[in-house]
Amino acid sequence: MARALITGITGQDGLYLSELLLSKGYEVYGLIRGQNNPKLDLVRETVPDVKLVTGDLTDLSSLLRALQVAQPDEVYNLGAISFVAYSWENATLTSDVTGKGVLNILEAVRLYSNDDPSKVRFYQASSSEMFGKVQEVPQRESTLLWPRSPYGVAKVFGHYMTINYRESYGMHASSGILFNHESPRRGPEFVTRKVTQAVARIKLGLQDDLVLGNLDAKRDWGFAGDYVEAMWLMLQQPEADDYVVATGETHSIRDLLDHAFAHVGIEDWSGYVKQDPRFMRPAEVELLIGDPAKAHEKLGWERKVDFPGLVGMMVENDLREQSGHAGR
Ligand code: NAP
Ligand code: G4F
Repeated sequence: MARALITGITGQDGLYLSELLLSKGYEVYGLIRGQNNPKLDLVRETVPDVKLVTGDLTDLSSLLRALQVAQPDEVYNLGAISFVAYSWENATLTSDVTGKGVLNILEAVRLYSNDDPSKVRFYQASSSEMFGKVQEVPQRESTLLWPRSPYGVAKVFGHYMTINYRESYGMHASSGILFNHESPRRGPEFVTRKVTQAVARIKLGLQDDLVLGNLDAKRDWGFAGDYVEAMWLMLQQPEADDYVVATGETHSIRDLLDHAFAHVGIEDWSGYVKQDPRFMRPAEVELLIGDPAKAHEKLGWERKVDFPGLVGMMVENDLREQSGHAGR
């Protein structure tokens, strides 16, 4: 039975990846942070077969201990401070977790493996946020990185450190440059979930309006359940490498609003949406659109859920969740 250790087990991707690996017969270990993590119950309810081990990406000795307990064939490093807006206000913490945390886990894997590069395969959750002020359209593996946030800069550090461990120690270390991926499990701080939750609440009469920042930014949005398959496929390849995972389509926040409101029968959302400078960023990533050709050709990866399907799935989920609040 193959064994995997996942950091970021309480997050959106950690849950989908756990389900995927358990369905493939893996023994799955999840790294859980803090002495009383509020998301512990969610993990226990959603993926009860995952074994939990405590640790923190900022604590190298805890990572070594987790590796000794899990004895994994594959390590998926999904843990990060992942909210871009938060990273300006918490730049040092973001650098420590999202950046230096990658070095800590790579080093822990190297020490645990006793410099035997065949012992553990490693996945790093890199991000399209690294492209920032994009230097090429669409963005591919070779596009120059120009990060625009402390989060993006930290991800660039982790990305190159992963490549460096592959080149220096022959480690099977792959980096997935994933474009935005969403789901009903997405945190409500991210724009897709903020929109779908608000649309459901407006439809149910629980909320009057929705306050957002920049409506013109464009993102290449896919479904998280599809993207974790690409992570797994990367670690099944004979050679480690870097891959862009994206849909190849881009949509603005306005398109997102069109689809989400139309799903509940509201064609003109202008009366419901307000803008507030509080939600504008010091530097914006205006346009992301990825070229997933390499992932298609080498991994045989294809996305299954398209943009209208994704928005519809999220709105339906929020209508179900929020209808419990209606009439209270
Ligand atoms: P998420 O839902 O925000 O989950 C982040 C996870 O990181 C949580 O489980 C969190 O655990 C954990 N974490 C935070 N600080 C930690 C620390 N010091 N030590 C160990 N774990 C820590 O993120 P996601 O959307 O699933 O994304 C997974 C990964 O992919 C992240 O690295 C993200 O940056 C990257 N990524 C995401 C996207 C996307 O569109 N979703 C795109 C590209 C890359 P707690 O519960 O303890 O806070
Ligand atoms: O949903 P977002 O917060 O996601 P963002 O910044 O693109 O980051 C996500 O995707 C990255 C991959 O490219 C990941 F690496 C990262 O961890 C995270 O998962 O914002 C998307 C866009 C931005 O342009 C933002 O300015 O939506 C715009 N936006 C407009 N109003 C808003 C809002 N974003 C948020 N969160 N909240 C708003 O009110």
